[in-house]
Amino acid sequence: MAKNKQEAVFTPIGQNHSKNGKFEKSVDLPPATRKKHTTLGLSDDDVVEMFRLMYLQRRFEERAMQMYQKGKFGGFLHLYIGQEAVSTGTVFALNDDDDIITAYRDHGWGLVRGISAREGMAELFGKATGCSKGKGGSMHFANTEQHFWGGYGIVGGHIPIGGGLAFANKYLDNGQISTCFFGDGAVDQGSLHETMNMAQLWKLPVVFVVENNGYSMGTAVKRHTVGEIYERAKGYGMKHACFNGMDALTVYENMKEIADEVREDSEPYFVEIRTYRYRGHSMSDPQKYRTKEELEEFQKTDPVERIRQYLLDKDVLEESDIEEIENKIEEEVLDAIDYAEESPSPEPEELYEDMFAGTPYFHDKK
Ligand SMILES: Cc1ncc(C[n+]2csc(CCOP(=O)(O)OP(=O)(O)O)c2C)c(N)n1
Repeated sequence: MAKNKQEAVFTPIGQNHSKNGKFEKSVDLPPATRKKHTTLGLSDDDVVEMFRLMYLQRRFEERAMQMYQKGKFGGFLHLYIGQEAVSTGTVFALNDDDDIITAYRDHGWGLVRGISAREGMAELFGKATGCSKGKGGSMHFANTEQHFWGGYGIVGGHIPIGGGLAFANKYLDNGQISTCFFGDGAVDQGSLHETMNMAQLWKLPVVFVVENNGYSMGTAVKRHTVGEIYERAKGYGMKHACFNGMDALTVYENMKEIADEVREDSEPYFVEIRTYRYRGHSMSDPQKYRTKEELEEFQKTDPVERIRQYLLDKDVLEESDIEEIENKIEEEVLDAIDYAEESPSPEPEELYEDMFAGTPYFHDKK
């Protein structure tokens, strides 16, 4: 009895999604739907821009990975590659002044919400010209002027801030909503549940979004949490949804409807978007916990490829137009690397600046 129990708990990592020797995916993708997007206000130019931004996120991170491997910067580097449809579909679905807050897998979010490739690369390099003045690095991209509030390293730590942004919007009655993104690894954190409780109680205009990418570090989602994630909302009487996150137009149409409803009713929503991360958790991950077949299976639904194919199929662009866009982005990213290399580091006396809102607390205390 005790022996069986132990075996059940300590199934070796790497075999966690292989039942009876059979291949089982770590996350099941709901079908992609794109029926309604034309009626929801996206023009062909918008879809071209979505493609451009998705390709930018992809190339930026591929180059960032190379720079990391060359030792141009240190610390952690968590890549968003594979998940770009989530950031892109969402940003297009929201109003420009709606708030977005996320965890540490944040480069894609920043790039699609107005951080330039130059500011992003300089931040990775720890340079004063970076989006967080070189003092945040990979996990702390932010662009508060465009309502992108970062970039947080503590799993679930930023979720109460997402609730607070929604509280401020409701209090100010400004018609803005807040969207709070986190990984499947955060779904059992107390901070999420405390915030969901208050949000439902106070009818806050917030969308809580789990980006379920199949893994929390090296642990498959089916091994670390019980039941369907989106059903967590039921305990709070909260509206909820679950949809495919490998197709930007599916993300767009779902997030648009949800955002409109949250804005209209001032009531929270809980969303599970199913997606997949292609790279390791961070750069030092040997990825022994998953099979090559699983990765290849998800790469068949690659979000950048899908939107590129959509534009070709609909005769919005020709191959040569796509190539031109891709070449321009490549140049933009290479230019960003030069810019980051040439930029100055922050001055030592700037170390304690930008730590607190409002009054310079630290200096007053001397
Ligand atoms: C409170 C806390 N516990 C543990 C960690 C260490 N940690 C960093 S990332 C991570 C996994 C989180 O996975 P998930 O939320 O699914 O996000 P993903 O990496 O898939 O984007 C853990 C446990 C942390 N940063 N914060």
